[in-house]
Amino acid sequence: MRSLFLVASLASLCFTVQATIPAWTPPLSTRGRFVVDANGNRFKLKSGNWHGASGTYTGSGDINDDANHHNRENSHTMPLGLQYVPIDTILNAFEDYGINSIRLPFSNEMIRDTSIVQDAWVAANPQFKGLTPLQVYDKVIEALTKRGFAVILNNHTNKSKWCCGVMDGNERWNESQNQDQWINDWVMMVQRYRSNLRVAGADLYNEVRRDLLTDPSWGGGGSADWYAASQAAADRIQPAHPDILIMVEGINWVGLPVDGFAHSRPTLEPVRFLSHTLLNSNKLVYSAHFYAYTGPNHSGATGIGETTDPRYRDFSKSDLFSTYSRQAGYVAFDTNAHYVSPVWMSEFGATGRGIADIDKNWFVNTLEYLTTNDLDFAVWPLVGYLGNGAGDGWALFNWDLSRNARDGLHDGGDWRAPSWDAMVSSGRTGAIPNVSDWTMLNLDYGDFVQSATQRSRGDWDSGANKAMCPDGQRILGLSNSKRRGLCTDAVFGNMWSSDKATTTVWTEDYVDNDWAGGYTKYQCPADHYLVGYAMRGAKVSTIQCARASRSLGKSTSVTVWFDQGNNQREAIGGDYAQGDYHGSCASDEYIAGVAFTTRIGKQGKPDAILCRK
Ligand SMILES: *[C@@H]1O[C@H](CO)[C@@H](O)[C@H](O)[C@H]1NC(C)=O
Ligand SMILES: *[C@@H]1O[C@H](CO)[C@@H](O)[C@H](O)[C@H]1NC(C)=O
Ligand SMILES: *[C@@H]1O[C@H](CO)[C@@H](O)[C@H](O)[C@H]1NC(C)=O
Ligand SMILES: *[C@@H]1O[C@H](CO)[C@@H](O)[C@H](O)[C@H]1NC(C)=O
Ligand SMILES: CC(=O)N[C@H]1CO[C@H](CO)[C@@H](O)[C@@H]1O
Repeated sequence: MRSLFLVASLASLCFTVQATIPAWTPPLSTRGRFVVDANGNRFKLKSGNWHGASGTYTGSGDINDDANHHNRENSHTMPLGLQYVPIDTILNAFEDYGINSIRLPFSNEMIRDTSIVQDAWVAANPQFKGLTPLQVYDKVIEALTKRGFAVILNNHTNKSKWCCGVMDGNERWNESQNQDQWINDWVMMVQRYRSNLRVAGADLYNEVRRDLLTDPSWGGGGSADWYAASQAAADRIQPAHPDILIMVEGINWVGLPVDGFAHSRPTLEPVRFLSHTLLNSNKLVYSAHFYAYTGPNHSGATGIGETTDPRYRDFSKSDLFSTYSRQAGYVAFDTNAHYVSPVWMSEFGATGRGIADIDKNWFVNTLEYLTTNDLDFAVWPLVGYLGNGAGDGWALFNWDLSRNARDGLHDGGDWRAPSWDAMVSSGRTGAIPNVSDWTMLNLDYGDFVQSATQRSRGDWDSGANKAMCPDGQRILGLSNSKRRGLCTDAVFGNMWSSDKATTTVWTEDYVDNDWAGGYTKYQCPADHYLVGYAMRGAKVSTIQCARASRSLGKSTSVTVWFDQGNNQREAIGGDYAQGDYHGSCASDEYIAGVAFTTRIGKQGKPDAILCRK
């Protein structure tokens, strides 16, 4: 038995000469700008997009005719390639490319498709015969995660069609159905894979963009508000699957792409002033897409929709770098800001053959940007077809249908290989130290109780709008008029008592000295600190205080006024209340009270906080 086993394992070794994925332990979460595994070790998302399950049909003519699919690559609504290449051959190549995670797009049509795939469509993978496209998707996930890949589910399209035009019916999460259905579908999808923790991410929606009439917004309110919709989805997904990463992509396009009209690619720019706060806050990853032919104000179109704005490929290297940093990179770079999160450039790509120098330069520079800044990434796409060496060549893994052979990144003649190989072999590895968490509170949409504990307990101030930090964090700053707040666990870590006791304060009963003369002072009881607030209109209604697991200092006691201007005891937190006065304590302090007044001309807004340590 023993020697037989040895022979067998040696034999299998001979077929697995490619690099394997370094061991990691799920689930994944975030530490500041880094994704880490369960042991706190860096898990850089070195990903590729394995497209196909979102559809490749270009929308007209016979769907079964390959000619009517993007680049003649008919995926039959499964990850591309299964028709011609055994899945292990594909996964071996992914490992060879240094990839450890897969962005796996799907369409809703695919999820609901009950027809059985034709045998010919999975000819190279007969084990998939007799399955529906969703069952094939399941099997592909099983094969990927068995090998150690992390999988990020990506809601790419509704209809199984090549993405992303104007008026393709896929522009927004709520095209052709309401937001609730979109969220329900997500809850269903994450529950489907919950037992497999290597299914590590839910990428909520692909390239949110303008449809014919309506621009999506980031915080603009109403049913086209992508910030609010993605926050609402995360709030429902996390209770169903607390371990999964939530990927939120910036807005991909707003405005009319006509010279003289406002138009832009906001990407992650609005995150600077409005970021997501998840119940389990170490699960948020932001993403954005960049291609050579698009630009910060260029739709990427030629002819109709083409403007005189520069495309990314037109920028000098230094301008390209500063543009990327302004549109996306800063989210990862700005430590101690409310928005700091990993940034995953989840689509970019170019053909590896016959290409203009300007596009080549863009690609090489983009990879250099990702490499030097150690950002997470997902190239588009991983798999594609060639015929006699010809084809679009964008994929890293090209399968030449005429020769029935691989012709990809490492098979010679692909100019992208040096940049790619340098990128995948770079980046920080090993243990990532704990960092402080920073998040923001807003009452822009009504209640924003981001404490899972408090949510399970229900209302503490019926009829008021309530905000509360995620469990383990405390409030460190407040704004004057916009009802915004800043939360952190800086310096103290989680200091909530084990019974998670809170006290709601609506009187001056606990005031221990007159730290804001003439003002109403709501103060926490001794050894309690501010974690939440409730407002009625602009007026402070109650404050929510958490009991500390230890006694809290009061040797330093400072009143910070922010009714006349910003007042920060330390320059931290970022701008969580754009255009509004805000005040905050130093990172080694806690807020012991909030002062306001309803005298003439004042509306009971928070005007001062009591900082103690
Ligand atoms: C989706 O949002 C748009 C833009 O606000 C709105 O006009 C439309 O009615 C919404 N769709 C559905 C089905 O709710
Ligand atoms: C994906 O987005 C589409 C809108 O195009 C929506 O119909 C669907 O509910 C979403 N599905 C999931 C699982 O998120
Ligand atoms: C270009 O985009 C930026 C935001 O990235 C915006 O401020 C500016 O107004 C846009 N320019 C035009 C011509 O629309
Ligand atoms: C890091 O943070 C985790 C979670 O908050 C905590 O359990 C752990 O003790 C911290 N480790 C160190 C070294 O501070
Ligand atoms: C599965 C799904 O969400 N399908 C929707 C896609 O969009 C069409 C309209 O374009 C709807 O009718 C479908 O219900």
